[in-house]
Amino acid sequence: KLIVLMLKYIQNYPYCMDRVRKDIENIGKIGKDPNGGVSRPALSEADIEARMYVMREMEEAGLKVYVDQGGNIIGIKEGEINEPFITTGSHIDTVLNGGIFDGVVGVVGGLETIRLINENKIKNKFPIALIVFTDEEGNSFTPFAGSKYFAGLLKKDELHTIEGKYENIKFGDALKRFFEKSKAKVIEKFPYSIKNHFELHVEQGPILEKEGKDIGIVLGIVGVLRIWANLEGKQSHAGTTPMNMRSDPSIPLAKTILKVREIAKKDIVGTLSYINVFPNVVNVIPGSIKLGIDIRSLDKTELEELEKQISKYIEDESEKEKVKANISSYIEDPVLCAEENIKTIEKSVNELGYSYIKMPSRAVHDSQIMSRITKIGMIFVPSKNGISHAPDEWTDWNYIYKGVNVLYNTLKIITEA
Ligand code: HGY
Ligand code: MN
Ligand code: MN
Ligand code: MN
Repeated sequence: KLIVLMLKYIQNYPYCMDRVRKDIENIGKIGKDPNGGVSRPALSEADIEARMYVMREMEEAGLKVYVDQGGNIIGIKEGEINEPFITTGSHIDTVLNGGIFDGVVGVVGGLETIRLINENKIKNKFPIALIVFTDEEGNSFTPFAGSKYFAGLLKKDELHTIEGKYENIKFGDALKRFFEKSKAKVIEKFPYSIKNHFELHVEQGPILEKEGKDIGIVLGIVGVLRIWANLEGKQSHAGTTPMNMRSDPSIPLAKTILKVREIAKKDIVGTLSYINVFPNVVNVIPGSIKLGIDIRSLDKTELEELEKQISKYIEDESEKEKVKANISSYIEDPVLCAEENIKTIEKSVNELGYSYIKMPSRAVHDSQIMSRITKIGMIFVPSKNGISHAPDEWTDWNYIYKGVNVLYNTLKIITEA
């Protein structure tokens, strides 16, 4: 019985699981917060240190490593033909006080896939590129900065002049700092065509755990609506200013918080997640408040309607309080994964004998942007208690290994010569 169990174990993990765990743990130590969690905003000192770790590992795995003007790290393994490429990858920047798995699993998983291809002497027909995208979370500059540059949606000049939110530094200057420190080989832009793109990621929600499945095959990625509003009131004394002589931006803020809660329903989630109050002291009526809203749906028209509805609501409620509202917003469209890639991943999972479901992604990912230039596919592994973007984000190692195996097998199926 013991031998059967051991055989099963070996069969399930036919490669070096220690390397994957070691890489995730090592990267997870970089940018650690004193009370738990990790803060590694893009191109910060911590992010640069993590980038250098990954670049070293990429080179050790025999990849030719380049960095483009979007700060994306690109590790290339040549194939029997020059083009098109198969690409895989994710991000290693984190939200402020995030977890160690979000993004990192896709990068380390891609790295391990390359090592396994090498060790098992797989001859890949198509060249493979492992990509680490810049600022996926947008906590430093702008969401998807790297993948948008990669896909041609953000021009170099536009990107390089974006002002930092985390540090008072322009993207271009932060990038220079990274180039100088890493001595990376800089290219302008990835010049090759891409046949398929795959991303391994933790689910970040509770579905796989609830269903008791090893793997999620992603059908499509949710769309996101972001609304930012600057509410300008009249700063004044909290004790002496009569109630009828106030322009207090906290009133439209409070109403908007509840409005967002009200419009969220079964398939829409909404959060007023950013509040910045000036001057934020207890005996002063706030002079201004900046708020940020995050709303998600699989239905684009729903997001477009909500964009209008909520913007108008903020304007109306501000006007009632003699508060001026400056509103900006954007929508990242929901996208579908390519049928062809869903099938390849399904074949890969079936060959390995893992359990799976097909499901939508309710977090956004670099693959969303990559869908503009190639066919995308995503592989999910379960998140413990569905927690992510928090210090207690966790995925059991055996699921990580299964996810990496699925990515490896998928790339093998698609490119083995
Ligand atoms: O916000 C998101 O869904 C992603 O984790 N950046
Ligand atoms: Mn994230
Ligand atoms: Mn992520
Ligand atoms: Mn006083």
